[in-house]
Amino acid sequence: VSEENAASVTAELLAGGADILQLRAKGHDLATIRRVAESLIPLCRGAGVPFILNDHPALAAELGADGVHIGQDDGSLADARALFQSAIRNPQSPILFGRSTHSLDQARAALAEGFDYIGFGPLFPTPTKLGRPGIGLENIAAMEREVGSKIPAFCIGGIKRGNLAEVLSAGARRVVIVSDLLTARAVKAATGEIAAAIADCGTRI
Ligand code: TZP
Ligand code: MG
Repeated sequence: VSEENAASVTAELLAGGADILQLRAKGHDLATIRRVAESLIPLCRGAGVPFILNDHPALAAELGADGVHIGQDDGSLADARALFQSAIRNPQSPILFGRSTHSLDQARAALAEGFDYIGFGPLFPTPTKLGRPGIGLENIAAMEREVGSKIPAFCIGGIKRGNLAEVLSAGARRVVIVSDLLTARAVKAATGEIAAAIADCGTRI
């Protein structure tokens, strides 16, 4: 999604029922990320949807983001918190700290460290995260039992409308979907389809 389209695509995601949004502007400079974030935050606020910034705790603080997401190689939760605190405008505002995890052990470790939520994957190899093998579906149920019952856990990586049923049957309760939504011909309708499948699965559990 180009910078020009970011707001309109976000509006469609929100209209379709996306209930959390992360800006993951890999490879873009901070000025661009700030500009795009400033255009998306009011849309998220309007929809009552948390806005999470990937990778930049200090910028997340300056922007008043609802959360910041860091990877395995991005340091400890304490480091991210310190960076966030050093830049915060309103010390009262609560913030979510999320961690990418690529195994059951990493998911357990993120919970133990005190993260507010995790990503778990990539389930399938995906061009959106080149170079990372898929971890498959077999640990989802254990991860949900041990970690997802305590903090929100988002399965991610290669999830599409076409394999969502399989992912939900394996025990996933929350999913992140990037390319299948951002390349959909009708983003709002595609998001609605996914939201409905998850809601339907929830009522069957
Ligand atoms: N982390 C693990 S997989 C992934 C990230 C950021 C990319 C997910 O994108 P897609 O296009 O839904 O596979
Ligand atoms: Mg990162």
